[in-house]
Amino acid sequence: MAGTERERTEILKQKKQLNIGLVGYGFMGRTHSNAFLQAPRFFDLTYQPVLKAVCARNPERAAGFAANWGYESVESDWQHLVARKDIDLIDIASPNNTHAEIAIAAAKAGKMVMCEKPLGRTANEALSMVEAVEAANVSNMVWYNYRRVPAVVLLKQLLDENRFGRIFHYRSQFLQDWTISQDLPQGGEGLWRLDASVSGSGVTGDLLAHNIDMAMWLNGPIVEVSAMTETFIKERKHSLTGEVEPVKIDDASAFLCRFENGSMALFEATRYARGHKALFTLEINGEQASASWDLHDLHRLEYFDHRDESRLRGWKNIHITDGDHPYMKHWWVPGLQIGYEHTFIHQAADFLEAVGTGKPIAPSFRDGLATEYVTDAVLKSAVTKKWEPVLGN
Ligand code: SOE
Repeated sequence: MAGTERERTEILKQKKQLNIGLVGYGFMGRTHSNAFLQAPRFFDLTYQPVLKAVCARNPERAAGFAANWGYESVESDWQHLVARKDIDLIDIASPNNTHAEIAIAAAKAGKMVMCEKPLGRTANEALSMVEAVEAANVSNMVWYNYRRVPAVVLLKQLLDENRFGRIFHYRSQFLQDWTISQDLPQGGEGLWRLDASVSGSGVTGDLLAHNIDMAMWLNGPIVEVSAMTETFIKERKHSLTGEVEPVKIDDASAFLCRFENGSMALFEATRYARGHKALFTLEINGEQASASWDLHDLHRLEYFDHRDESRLRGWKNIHITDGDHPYMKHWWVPGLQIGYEHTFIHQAADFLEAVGTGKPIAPSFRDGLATEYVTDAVLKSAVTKKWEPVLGN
């Protein structure tokens, strides 16, 4: 065992180090930290990620987080983190209202930047972030992690191989139920997603952004939308002020849209679908084939091919665990599946591989901006009650 450890230390020494400064230690800080720790163990990467510093306002909790995940140091001011010479990459996992300022400063300091989704609270904010990373010419990526589910990547491969023919329909949902209680306050730790000044919007930016990012990756740009949103609970106590304040987020959001390829689509997200915790689904229907996927069963892809012999034609339920399935050769043996955290590990591995080889990185900040043009159009259409074009196309 000691020999193996020594060998590993030697191998690590030969790799180039990529020093990471993480901002935020909540749910996403944990998923990202885990991803950076696991990626080099399962993927052969030129760069060795080093957890150099974690930055958060509460120093005691930041120290506890650092000890648990193995960060070498702690900062309580992100500006200090960004100014540090020993940091190569700033990874933003703090609430949405902090993304733009940190990302822009990090880019100006010449750091690579990774940012949790959504990129900004609005397309304008996201645009300023794109301009900053592109002007500084620094590597950048948005954590739209569900693009890295092996079943979804397989679907992308099947689409790229043109197995579906002309695409007619796309439909996608993201259903949750965690904000139904009237007593749930808005704002503050864990609940900032309910405070529009921090989050930017409700389910449109938080959940539909995932559906839209994935849809445009699979099926191309969205050109126009017609939307409705609803805020079911109009007032909630604010955790920080203690006052009952109007709720300004959308609790539910649904839209119709048209893709550039002529297909039509239906999207829906809500936090009021009792019984559903994170039911992210998609279905795509083409002239020759259809496919569907569901996050609760993320290692399966349902696929129907009309070209199959008619006697045997039917929906295939493909268990995505074989070595020739995307990413799976890096994991266990056929039949043994992987889960949610692996989507982040894949994303970290792809980022480090791209930085090492110069391959393009996706989703880049510019890809993240494309999603924000759609979410902006959705929110606008819900107000105007008209079809709205998606800007930026
Ligand atoms: C909201 O509950 C949330 O945590 C989103 O913020 C994440 O992006 C999504 O992946 C799961 O749900």
